[in-house]
This record gives sequence, C-alpha cells and structure tokens, in this order.
Amino acid sequence: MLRPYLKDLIIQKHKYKKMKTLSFTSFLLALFLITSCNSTPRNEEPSGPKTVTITIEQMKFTPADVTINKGDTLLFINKDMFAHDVTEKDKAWQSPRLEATDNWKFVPEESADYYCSLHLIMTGHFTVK
Ligand SMILES: [Cu+2]
Repeated sequence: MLRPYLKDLIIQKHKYKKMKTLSFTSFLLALFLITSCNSTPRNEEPSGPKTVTITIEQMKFTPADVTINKGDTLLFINKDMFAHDVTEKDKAWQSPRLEATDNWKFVPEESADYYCSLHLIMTGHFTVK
C-alpha cells in the first residue's frame, strides 16, 4: 500500500526538478534576449560632426595636414608661450590673435592653406571632404 505512494512521490519530485531546470533555462533565454535587444552595435563610429584638434606648439601647426568631413569643427589650441593666429593663404578668413593657451573653433566650408601672420614660416593645410 505504501510502496505505490512512495513511487508516486519520487516521480513527482523528479518532475519538479525537471521543471525547475526548465524554468531556469527559460530565465537564461529571456535574459539573453533582453540583453541582445538592448545592446548597441559595436565597432561603429559615432555619426555626426566631429571636432578635430590642431595644436600650435613650438612654432608649428600639428598636424599640419588634416582631412575632415564637411561640418566638422577645427579646434586650434595655442600651447606656445606667445601669440599666434590662423590666417587663410589669401586672407579669406583669419582667427583672432591667439595668446598663450587661447583656442579658436572654426567650421571650414572648404579646403584651405593657411599660415600664421605673426610668423610667416608657420603653415598648414586642411582638406574638407
Ligand atoms: Cu605664429
């Protein structure tokens, strides 16, 4: 009389264990789905305009030649202890006088050659794609 009851109990226990494993698997699956939905694609460059820095240091524009996309900003930072400026080859545009540590932001419309009107040997070029 007792034996069938025990057997039943064992089967029930086994079923319960199986259910527990199954629900844990579903939980992991759900977790995986949630995380894969929320994750943003990697190795993708952020879109939109960028800021490209040109350092003015030791009487040089560095990098002296850069290529940027239309809409990008050029940021000139004067790290020398004296003033410089950024002047377009034909004076189509010119930065204000940049004292030590000053910086100047500029969104160029087109490619240009430029120089420093205070030190004519300082030259640079940027290409706007
Ligand atoms: Cu200069």
